[in-house]
Amino acid sequence: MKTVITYGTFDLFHVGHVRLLKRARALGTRLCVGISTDEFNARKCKKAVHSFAERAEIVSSSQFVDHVFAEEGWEQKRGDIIRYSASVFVMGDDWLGEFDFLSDICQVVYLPRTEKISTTGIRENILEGR
Ligand code: C2G
Repeated sequence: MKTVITYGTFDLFHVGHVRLLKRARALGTRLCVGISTDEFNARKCKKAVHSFAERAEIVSSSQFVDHVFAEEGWEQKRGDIIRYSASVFVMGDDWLGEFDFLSDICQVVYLPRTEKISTTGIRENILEGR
């Protein structure tokens, strides 16, 4: 089994998230996803529309996701990679370079973000009635 691991808020689940998860899953045989808790989001200065429980339920419903768990802080990734025996760590390339420090214990892969879609953009469109 080749485990891939990734993390995110995954609020207002959209095709950019789907394509990230799909490509991440294709790099192994199991994908584990850390979902940012509401408390951690507050520390990321993010306020999600959907609660942690709802975001975890939505992401775990994806055909590309095998397991979801709570991401409660920045410092848990190394322990998670060891706990899940992950050999690949994946993030979108808006994080390029930010997690290279993990490359001593797993392959670190940054995937191109999906253009023209973001949770922030969706919220702005709704607020502006578009
Ligand atoms: N993403 C993407 N294309 C988009 C939007 C997002 O590929 N158009 C990717 C991001 O690069 C990230 C994942 O989808 O890898 C989840 O995005 P967010 O929910 O915005 O996650 P973020 O707030 O960046 O939290 O410790 C890491 C953090 O938890 C990441």
